Amino acid sequence: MKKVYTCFTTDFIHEGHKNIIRESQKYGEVIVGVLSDEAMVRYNRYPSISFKERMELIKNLEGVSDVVVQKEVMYDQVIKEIHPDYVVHGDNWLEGPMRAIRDNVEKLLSEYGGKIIDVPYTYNEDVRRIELRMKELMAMPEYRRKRLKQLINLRPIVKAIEVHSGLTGLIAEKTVVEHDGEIDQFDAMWISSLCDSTAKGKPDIEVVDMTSRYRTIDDVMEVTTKPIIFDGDTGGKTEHFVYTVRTLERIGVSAVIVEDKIGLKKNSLFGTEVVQKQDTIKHFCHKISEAKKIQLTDEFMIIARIESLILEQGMEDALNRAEAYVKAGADGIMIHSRKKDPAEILEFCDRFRAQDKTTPIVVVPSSYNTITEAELEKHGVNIVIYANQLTRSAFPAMEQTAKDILKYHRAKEVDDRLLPIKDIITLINEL
Ligand code: SPV
Ligand code: MG
Repeated sequence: MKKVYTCFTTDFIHEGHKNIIRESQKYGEVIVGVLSDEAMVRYNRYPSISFKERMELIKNLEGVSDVVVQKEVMYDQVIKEIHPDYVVHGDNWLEGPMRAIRDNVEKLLSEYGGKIIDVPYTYNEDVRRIELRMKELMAMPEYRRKRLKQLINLRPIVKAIEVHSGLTGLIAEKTVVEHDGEIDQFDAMWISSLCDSTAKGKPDIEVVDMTSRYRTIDDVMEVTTKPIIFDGDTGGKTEHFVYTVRTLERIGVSAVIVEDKIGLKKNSLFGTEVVQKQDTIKHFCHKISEAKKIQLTDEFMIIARIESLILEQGMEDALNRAEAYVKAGADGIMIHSRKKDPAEILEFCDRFRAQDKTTPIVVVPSSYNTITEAELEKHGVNIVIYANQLTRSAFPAMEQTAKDILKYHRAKEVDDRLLPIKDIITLINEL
């Protein structure tokens, strides 16, 4: 009997999956690969049931003779082990970034004469409804909130990108690339105070109030499922910060990052060029511990941001603060620097990791942007935040367009760098 392999990335079975199994049965005995949690999150397919439950679910389907674990998005390992005569998949992998997976399978099968069977993708009302439901479920607060902690355990490094609107949220949610035979996307979103303020034409000095910041979160949440890390600035007064934590946790935000500055906050990238004051260790620890008492779930994270390097207070001060903030209950440490050279960040990470093996480290490589994710990971970093690049890329593009329309007294000259009208009207999916 010939061996037929197909891989499932789902925890809801619909007609499309049943059809794949029926088609597979025509060629031989059907072995189904169940994608591991680690591989599923790379795909932004977040499992709503455990891996064991997924194995059970698929094992019990009619026509399935065996189930195996597929640990990676790419098929190298399973094909090596199973040596299937056929690999069956929906024909939706013929286009877009999933094509890279098909190319990988084709190459592996060609080495011994195996074949791919592309089955026409089933897209009926029922399938559409189930897929929509899966997505909607992931947007619910109880699913979204816990995802950041889960991702820290499942991903070598969690990658977050700045968002400040529904549109930038969609970019963070949907952008997938295929590069060097790997598929990649962002894991999480950062609601930057700088970019949220800038989008409103305001300076980054906590002048955009919390009600307005919550509106931004809501706009993003409406159209996305990925976890949110909220830039809480200084958190304001402790008595106010506890309310912020309560709200963020309730609506499904995964983490707030609160920085140890006090009084009128200015953006960290100004460093010592403007007057900025760092809080005392005692006062800031009190802010953290009071907020931790308010928290209701184990899932929400309060991450303490250390401004010692920004304010040139030295490495020892940064490390002392890190230790104190963790003792006060902080669930993670963000260390910031505005140097072009990543040396001080890496020194901090190495020394912090020597004394604390587990507390997550968050970094924001805006200035020291030559460092790669892999290097940061080697130094114990858990979350990397690309804090402002979407805003900074949009602004020059919009300004140039405005200038050119003024120059040419018409819009024709700018047209070839614009998103086609057809694409902009179909960019947003209707329910
Ligand atoms: C932000 O994005 O608002 C930040 C990071 O807080 S930074 O702008 O570098 O201070
Ligand atoms: Mg900020």
